[in-house]
Amino acid sequence: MKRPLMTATAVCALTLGLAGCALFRDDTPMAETPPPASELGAMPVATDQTFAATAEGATAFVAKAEADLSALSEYVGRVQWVRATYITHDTMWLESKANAQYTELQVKLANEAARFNDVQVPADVRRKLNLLRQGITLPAPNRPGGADELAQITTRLDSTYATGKFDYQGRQITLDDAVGLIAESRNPAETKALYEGWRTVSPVMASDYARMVEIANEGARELGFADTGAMWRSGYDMTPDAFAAETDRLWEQVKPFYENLHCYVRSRLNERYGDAVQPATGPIRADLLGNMWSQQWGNIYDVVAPKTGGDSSYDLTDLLVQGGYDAEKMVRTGEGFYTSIGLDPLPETFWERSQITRPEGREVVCHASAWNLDNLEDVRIKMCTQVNGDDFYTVHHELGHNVYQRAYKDQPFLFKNGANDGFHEAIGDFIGLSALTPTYLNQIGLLETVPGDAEDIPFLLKMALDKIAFLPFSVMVDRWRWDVFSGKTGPAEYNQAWTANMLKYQGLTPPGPRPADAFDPGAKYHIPGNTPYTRYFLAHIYQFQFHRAACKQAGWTGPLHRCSIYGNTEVGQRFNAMMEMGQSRPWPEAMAAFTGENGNDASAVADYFAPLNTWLTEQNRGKACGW
Ligand code: X8Z
Ligand code: ZN
Repeated sequence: MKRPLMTATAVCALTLGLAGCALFRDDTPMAETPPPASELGAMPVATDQTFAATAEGATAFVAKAEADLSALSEYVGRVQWVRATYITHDTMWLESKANAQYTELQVKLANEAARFNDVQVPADVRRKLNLLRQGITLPAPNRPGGADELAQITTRLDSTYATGKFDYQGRQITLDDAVGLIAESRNPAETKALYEGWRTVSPVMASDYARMVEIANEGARELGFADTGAMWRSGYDMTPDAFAAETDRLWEQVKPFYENLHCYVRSRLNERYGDAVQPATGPIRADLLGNMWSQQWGNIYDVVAPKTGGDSSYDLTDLLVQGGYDAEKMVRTGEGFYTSIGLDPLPETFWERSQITRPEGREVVCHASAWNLDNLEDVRIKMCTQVNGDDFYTVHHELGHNVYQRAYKDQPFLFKNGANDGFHEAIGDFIGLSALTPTYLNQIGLLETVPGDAEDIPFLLKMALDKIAFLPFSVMVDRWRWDVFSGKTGPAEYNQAWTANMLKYQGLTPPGPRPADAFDPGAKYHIPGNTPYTRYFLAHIYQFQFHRAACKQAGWTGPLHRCSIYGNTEVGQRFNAMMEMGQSRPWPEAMAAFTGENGNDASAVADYFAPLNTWLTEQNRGKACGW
């Protein structure tokens, strides 16, 4: 993030909220309900001013809106940073108040923007007026107390997730502990206990979540949207319905490849664990995939590695450990990739102010995020970095957000954002595609020798376990949320609908029946954190479009998975030119500026993985795939 609840530097956790009592465990901070934000002006609230319904009036209105939002966003961002890195009764109280104030300002401006609906205005002013209306993640209704109640709920949800712990083998463990254990364990009784244990933190969230949906929908309808989901789908320079259809189209394009991967992985799990644990047909048991949400499966590469035709000669986690890497060295290495393509080094303040590892003795939000606190140069990451391959990728991902934020820092406030939110997520992932190549790992001294062609399939399989397995997960999360916001899925069906989506899109099933009070969606950060998720699906298409275009610019003629743009300043310059555009133009123009392509194109995913898809088809021959 962090631009509270809206556009610009928004990156990861979007809404934070306030504290509450009853729903917390004994050791969790509690707070009473604070007075309404409007009565507690920590920052001067924008003075009302009337602007003529003319082009000049609209231009002046937008300029004032940008100045007010910019000032308040810096204040709110700093309050959010303090809450996220030090969760206490007081920081939750403060954050909720600040968030409510920001939402009130956003809603007020969005309503006022409607005044210029029928006025002829310059194109950039029209774009900004639209962004004022569309750019709120959770709009509050324009009535006393609406923003406050919403803010209290969202902070409570986010903090409940961040401070969640459960009993495992006689001790209380955190999510980071559980994520590490489920990645390593090959014992189905253990993985089941970890899967189910983490999901005991979320049933308390269900009633808050339902209330939050009601309030946000009230707000969205006041702004003229069918519901909050339609509002989220309106941020892609097309109608909400067209966007939903576009994501369907893209998913259908990549689905056969996922089904191929699913089929292969299921059969290897069946060989490993036997019919009683993983049957040879039907869905895969979700806890066997090495990831708490079964969203990326690279951690079980050892279980599914090719039996013949060569294996991988290295494991990235081992290389990092053997190379004596610590968290800071991982981030410095990530920075080194960006500077190698000609981008500026991170400012000194990044190193002074970031949270790179989990601090001792206080509660923090560990889910990785990237922030720009002053909308200029005060960029930071907040992670609880561990020395492993997953976090090596995440470091590059987060730095990509910071690099983008700095590239568009000279844009007007309302254009300080990604071309769309999928672009924001794709920057670091695109760099990661080069940074994970054996060639690059060799160049930075992590890997002694670059493996030959025999390791192409093992390498691509590892990448597919993360990148292809992720696709249906990144579709199903917001399909669930869109149905919740539209009312198709009511509170009584929340969990059932989530499990049904896991089955429909991912072909997965939980390790056992879920309890009647389960609220499994709440055990995934972006649900209590209210971060829209379709952005990651788009990013998993865009990053391959960027990579294919960059490799072409670099004159690369070999297979795409072996291409690295490390050290290529010409590509860096062209990429930066796209990033500097921020959100000033419709996203297809940004896409065209760098790739020459005009839209979403899943063919780059197919190009990258083509040899693996052929190999998987061969492995699956004679098997009944699907679920
Ligand atoms: O949330 C993130 C980033 C922050 S924007 C760490 N990601 C998604 C997730 O963890 O679920 C990156 C990949 C998908
Ligand atoms: Zn991100």
